[in-house]
Amino acid sequence: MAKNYHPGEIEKKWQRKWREGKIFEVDLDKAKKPFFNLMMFPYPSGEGLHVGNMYAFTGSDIYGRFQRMQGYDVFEPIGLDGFGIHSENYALKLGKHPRDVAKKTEETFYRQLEATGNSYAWDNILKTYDSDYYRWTQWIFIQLYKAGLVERKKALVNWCFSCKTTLSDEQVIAGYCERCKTEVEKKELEQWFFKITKYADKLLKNLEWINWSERTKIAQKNWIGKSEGVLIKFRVHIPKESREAGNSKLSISTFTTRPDTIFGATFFVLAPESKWVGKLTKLKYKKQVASYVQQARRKTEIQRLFTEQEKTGVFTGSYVINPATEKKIPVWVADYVMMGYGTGAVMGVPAHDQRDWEFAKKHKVPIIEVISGGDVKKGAYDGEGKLVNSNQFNDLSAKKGIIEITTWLKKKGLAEKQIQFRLRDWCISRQRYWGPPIPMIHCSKCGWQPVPEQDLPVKLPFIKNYQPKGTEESPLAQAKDWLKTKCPQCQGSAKRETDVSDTFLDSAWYFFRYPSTDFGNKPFDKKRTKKWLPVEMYIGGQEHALLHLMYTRFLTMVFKDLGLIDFEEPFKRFYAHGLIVKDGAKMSKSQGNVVIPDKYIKKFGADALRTYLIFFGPFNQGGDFRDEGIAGMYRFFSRAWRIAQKFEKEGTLEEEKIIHKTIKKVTEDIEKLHYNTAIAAIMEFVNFLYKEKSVSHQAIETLALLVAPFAPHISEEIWCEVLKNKFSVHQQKWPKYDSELVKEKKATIIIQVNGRLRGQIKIISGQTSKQAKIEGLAKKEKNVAKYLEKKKIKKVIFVPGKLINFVI
Ligand code: ANZ
Ligand code: ZN
Repeated sequence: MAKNYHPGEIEKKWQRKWREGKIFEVDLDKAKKPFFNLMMFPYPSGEGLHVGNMYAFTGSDIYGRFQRMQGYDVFEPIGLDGFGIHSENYALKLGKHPRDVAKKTEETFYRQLEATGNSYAWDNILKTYDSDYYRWTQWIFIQLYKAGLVERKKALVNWCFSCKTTLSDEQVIAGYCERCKTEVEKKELEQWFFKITKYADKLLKNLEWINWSERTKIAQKNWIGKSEGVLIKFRVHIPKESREAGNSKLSISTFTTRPDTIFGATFFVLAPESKWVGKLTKLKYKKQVASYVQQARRKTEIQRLFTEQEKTGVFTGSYVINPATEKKIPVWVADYVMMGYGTGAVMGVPAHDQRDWEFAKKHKVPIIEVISGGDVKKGAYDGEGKLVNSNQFNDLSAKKGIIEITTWLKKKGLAEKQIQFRLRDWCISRQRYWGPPIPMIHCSKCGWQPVPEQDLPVKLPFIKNYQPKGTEESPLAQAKDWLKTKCPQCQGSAKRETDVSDTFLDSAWYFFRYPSTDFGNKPFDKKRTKKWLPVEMYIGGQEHALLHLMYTRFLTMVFKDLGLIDFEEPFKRFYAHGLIVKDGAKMSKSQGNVVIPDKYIKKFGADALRTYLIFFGPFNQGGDFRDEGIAGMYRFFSRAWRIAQKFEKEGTLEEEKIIHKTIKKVTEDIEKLHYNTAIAAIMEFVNFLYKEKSVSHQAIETLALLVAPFAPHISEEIWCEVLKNKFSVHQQKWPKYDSELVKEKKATIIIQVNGRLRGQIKIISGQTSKQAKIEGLAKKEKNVAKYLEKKKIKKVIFVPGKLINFVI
């Protein structure tokens, strides 16, 4: 019986049995205790998964398996986010068509996943480039369009020259393309936008109650960037000689959070892109201004926002009137003012805003202190203080000043309160090939029309030369037959939209589809959705905690408003896992430090690899990958395997105590996703059993159950083949611990032989009246054993909680 541990043999066998037995499929309609355990949508490349990906999947799977053993009907679906720039760029690199690459990717992906031994609901797999899926992505676009949440507008958008497409704000990381790391430029283009800004307030408010980590919530909050301030009008100064009737009322609004400082506004700044630049620049200054604007265009937003940057700028030759002081102040153009925020115009208060201060110093603009407490010669002062140089408002606190000055200006019709968000509308169109065509039709008579729902999907036509052109035209424009269509309104000839939608849209709703993959006539079934959503536990990378989560939240809110669902937050819990590091760097293809799991699985088994990865540290921290570590984990399982073979019926009380202690520790740690310490407790348990001469059936059974979420194969083998229990260990109830047994409190029991004190043992309270157990333990006491050796015990006198006396 004492076979050696051969993971290669047992893992394949059980994977097959699990699949055939469909033990990880739940009854989506009848499940009593639904638990949607979701792993963030993977977008694997053809090179396959690396151990960093596997780490994330395993961590999510452990949680799902644990909840299943807690008695929940756990639904753990998996799928493939295969559309998008990422996959297309990979196909370009290989010189192959994305369609062919996708096939290969899919194969590798599912083969690797199966080998990992995760408990997926294989009946519900999906892929985003399947027209059965993207048909509904298009349908969602149309629902939003009909609800007035889609807009086609000309806007300054992020343009990546390398990817030859627009990017959403979220895909620009510190000024660089998230995918290819090229510096992103701004381009004015006509694009499709989702009006996510309409939901800015709700996206922010709900953060108050959703059960996510503070870190994620703060990231979301900053991204939404709510700012309460005032819009103040500054009248344009028109020199007497050129005053005509009508033009004396021209005024520019500016957004400020500090109206209390208005008496210190000594200049006015326009963003280079502001339409006011052209209007206000005097002939004499045109050349300088034009060249400055040109330069600014070449800078990225991040360069412009960089605080250390020199505060450059040019004078326009014009002035505006400060509505508080009634004095004229110069209008400048400077690139530290952004067009995308507020009104793209700022009142410069050098005494109290650092950027304005630096600007004023450099360009010799007066600096007037209006809040006391700082030293404006040294720099801007943004602390608390009293108003000075502010006429009737002097001596007010800054806080009071904000209120009073706003009211004063409001009365004059020069101010209104304004709430400003940093969040921009979501640019949804991409001038690329590999994505769902945006389901819109352009008719020269009727304008833009949505594709009628019954005509969905608008299938992505096959185009051999799918490479992006680098012009503003998408590759789909080449598909001449596909392009031509009828206008749904007037039936005249019309043209299809040639842009495809952003991958982030594909992945913003996939979890709605999972429980409803068997419905061909709707994106998701109302009843099913009600049963399974919101998702109970969502595990994914912190890098998606911003963009992806924001989009999913937005769509969920829209679905609710459209009456499709009755909740507005998609994920009850979101947990960000850590990252696997190799040689000091995050494991990623671009770093070239990728470790492929396959050979380790072959050599040491998936169980050892899974457990090794998860043993690094708390699941939200990740760890450093090393070969030796897996070998060590393999040895641990070999030892566990050998111990499992030597079980007998009875166990000692000490063993029982350790069993219950281990159950308690492992249970509590898994709940907190502290997998590493749970494994450490199991290891301690195994080491204890290893030292014992014999171990009990219960000990091995417990071991199999506790190990099951981490190492599903060996636990199944022990459960079924060694212990001869019924298939499957993964359908068992999680063991419960006896809270009395784990208590440390001890009572002393005196041991006598023929009435004489021969020893004593400590028993945890609650067990002190269990005669059989105490008798067994007492006999094993060294000194007692000596007296009992080779003697026949005639009688045992037991006084619960007090003593045991052997009469020989
Ligand atoms: C005058 C002032 C005085 C300001 C002062 C600040 C301090 P948040 O909090 O991020 O909303 N601002 C407004 N629009 C801008 C733009 N398009 N580009 C660059 N800066 C802009 O910041 C609001 C403040 O940022 C506004 O308040 C304005 O400067 C500046 F002691 O107005 B403040
Ligand atoms: Zn028409």
